Amino acid sequence: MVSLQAIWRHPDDLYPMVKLKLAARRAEKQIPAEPHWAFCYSMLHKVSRSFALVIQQLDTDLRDAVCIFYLVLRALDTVEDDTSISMEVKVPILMAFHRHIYDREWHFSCGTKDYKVLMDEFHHVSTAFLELGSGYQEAIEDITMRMGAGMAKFICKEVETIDDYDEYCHYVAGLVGLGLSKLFHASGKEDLASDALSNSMGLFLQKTNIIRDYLEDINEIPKSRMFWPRQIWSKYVNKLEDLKYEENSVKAVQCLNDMVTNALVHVEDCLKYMSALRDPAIFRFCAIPQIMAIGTLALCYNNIQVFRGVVKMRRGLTAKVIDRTKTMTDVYGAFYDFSRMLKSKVDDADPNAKKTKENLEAILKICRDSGTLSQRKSYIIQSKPQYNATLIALIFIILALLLAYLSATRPTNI
Ligand code: IN0
Repeated sequence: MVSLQAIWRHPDDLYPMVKLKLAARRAEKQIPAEPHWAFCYSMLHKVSRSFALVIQQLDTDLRDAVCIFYLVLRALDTVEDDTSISMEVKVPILMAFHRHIYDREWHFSCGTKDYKVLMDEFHHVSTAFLELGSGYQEAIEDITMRMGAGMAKFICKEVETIDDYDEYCHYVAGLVGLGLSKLFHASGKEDLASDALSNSMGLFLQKTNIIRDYLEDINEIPKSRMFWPRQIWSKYVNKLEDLKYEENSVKAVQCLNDMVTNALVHVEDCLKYMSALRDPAIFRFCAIPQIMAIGTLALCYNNIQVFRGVVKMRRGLTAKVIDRTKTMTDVYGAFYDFSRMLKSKVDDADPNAKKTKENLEAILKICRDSGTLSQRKSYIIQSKPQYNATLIALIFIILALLLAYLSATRPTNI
């Protein structure tokens, strides 16, 4: 639930939030009639709320392929993450997953909650997969095979060096970038992007998730695997979990800043990848998660809260990003503003301050050289909200209309 206090502090979040809520309602009502597609799209909405909306905006063929790709990857992830499965059982499943997707009879029960349903009823995903065009099927099969093998390799291997970290992120996210580039190309809407740029798109997202999720992952019971590379954290503490203890706060933040500096290296490639996209829906699909990632890094940088609780972009800002990201001008504008925000947080006493500033300067230069910054709508760095009677009245009218609409259109059953 979004608090009234949050709306009071950021009144201009309200309109995009209402718009997003209505779009989500509309999308949930547009679930296809055939049972296997109905299962896939309702599962997509359950496992990824806002991202499902962005997928839904793609053209039909590509949308179906991306939906299935997403679910196959979530299923593979569910097998990888389930600590109750022994290695002897897990490894062969991961290695053969690319064949299981062709088999309507195959299923393997694991995971919890929505993921358990996804695994138990995986035949719906296979059935839908078999209806995709062969170009889409081949891309999904190839990436599933390579990802499964990569995950199997890392089941019994710790992330020690920065090279290990990049390799692991390549398997679980970089390959997603390669797969998506193949799907975009197969749709006939885009040229085939290079593997290196596609890989960076995934690495930037995944490294941001790994940084943001430190506390959630370290506190997981049963103990989950950690992906912060020893080569980085061992400069600051003896054990990775020591970062969460108050007495190590200074070291923890320095380590966090080191991780953020490492992630920033991928931004240049990401901007290059996005600037080559031509289809507006594909562009939005790629750009929204990237802006969310740089926004999350800006929030996390130098922020001890990463080791104390959840650090996430507020819902209103997410809604604004989804509403306002349309062109490369918006992307350069957002990357510029978030990088400036990040730069303003760099403390010269931080051991990586010089490197962090260099990485940020390189990003700021690319954004400036685009020549589009003067056209940007700066929704990130804002002055204090200005209230007047009209605005307050408007907020209450919108809220009343929204409540009336939501209660009139509340679904009766599923
Ligand atoms: C994704 C990526 C994703 C989208 C667009 C282009 C990409 C290019 C290369 C690699 C990945 C790309 O985006 C999603 C975003 C997402 O799921 N967001 C969550 C929010 C959150 O906080 O987790 C949501 O619920 O809205 C993403 O994170 N991943 C992903 C997975 C499959 C596909 Cl097809 C696309 C996961 C990951 C591991 C980063 C690749």
